[in-house]
Amino acid sequence: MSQAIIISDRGSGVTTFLGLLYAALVRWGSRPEEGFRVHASPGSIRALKDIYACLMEGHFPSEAVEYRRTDLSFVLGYSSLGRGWLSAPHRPSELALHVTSLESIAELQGQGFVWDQGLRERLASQVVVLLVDASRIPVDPAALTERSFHPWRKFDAMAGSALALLETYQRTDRLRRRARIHPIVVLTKLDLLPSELRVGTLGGIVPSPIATAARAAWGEDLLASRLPQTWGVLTEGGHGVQFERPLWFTSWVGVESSSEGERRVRRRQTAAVGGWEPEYPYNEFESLLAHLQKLSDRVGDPVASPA
Ligand SMILES: Nc1nc2c(ncn2[C@@H]2O[C@H](COP(=O)(O)OP(=O)(O)OP(=O)(O)O)[C@@H](O)[C@H]2O)c(=O)[nH]1
Ligand SMILES: [Mg+2]
Repeated sequence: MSQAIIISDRGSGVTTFLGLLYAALVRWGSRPEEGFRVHASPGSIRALKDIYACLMEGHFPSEAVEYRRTDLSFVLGYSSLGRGWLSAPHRPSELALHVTSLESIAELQGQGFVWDQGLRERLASQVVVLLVDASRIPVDPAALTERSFHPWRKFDAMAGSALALLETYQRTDRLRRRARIHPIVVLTKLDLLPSELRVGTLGGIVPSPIATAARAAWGEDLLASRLPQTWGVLTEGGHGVQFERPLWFTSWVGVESSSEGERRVRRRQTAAVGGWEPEYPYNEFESLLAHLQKLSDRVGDPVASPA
């Protein structure tokens, strides 16, 4: 089974993102033509359901749900009964997604050997999903050196370290030396992206073509100008394990104020699965899932170097 990690900084919206991912998986799973589904331990499924239930009640999950980020893992793969199994041209692949805090990965920097089996599994990931909080992105790159952007610079340093560690870990593994790492960036809280940065298709929260060249260019400009350490690791040439060009997806929830002035997550009716769901960009999550499905087939063999 291939491994993937979802890494995020504190408060950057990962819990909300996971609740939305669960909502998307429910809708995705209702499609008759697909056999690619989520499986998880009862504990992880319960946590995902609790987060989702919280959003459905109109609250952000941080207010009600407790879980240790490092405990959450789930698997995307073909169910043996699904048609995907039968129609797959080769053996069905699975992708285990582990939710991990940025600190726990970045802290491993400089350690000779990683004793924690769970962390070793995470470091073997050829797919890395980095969450970037859109509300924190500095509008003016020239202001990056200012004191107020210290947390942002720290985030950049930690993200760069985490990616570098993945690269080192795979390079020193004989089986993975020729592998490639597939970075995915998810911009969370897109509704809070500063208006000055709302250009092209990425900044618009209306449905937009996914993974267009304009989106990739916007993202690369953002990384190069505002997350220089992360960008440096992603683009470093040399003889190490190479990173693919990052793919960009976005996440947000509709927010409204109740009559008492309380912030609430908006819900909408959905014809696709019947009933209600939180207001969020399903098309983004659908594309993300389709991409993960594709990657689960491509990174199945650790020595493969996918085109
Ligand atoms: N407007 C808006 N606010 C969001 C969104 N996602 C998260 N937030 C806000 O950010 C806060 C933190 O979100 P969480 O999803 O709990 O973030 P987290 O990364 O899990 O946070 P920790 O577990 O505390 O590190 C929420 O309580 C909301 O106030 C979003 O899509 N839009
Ligand atoms: Mg959380």
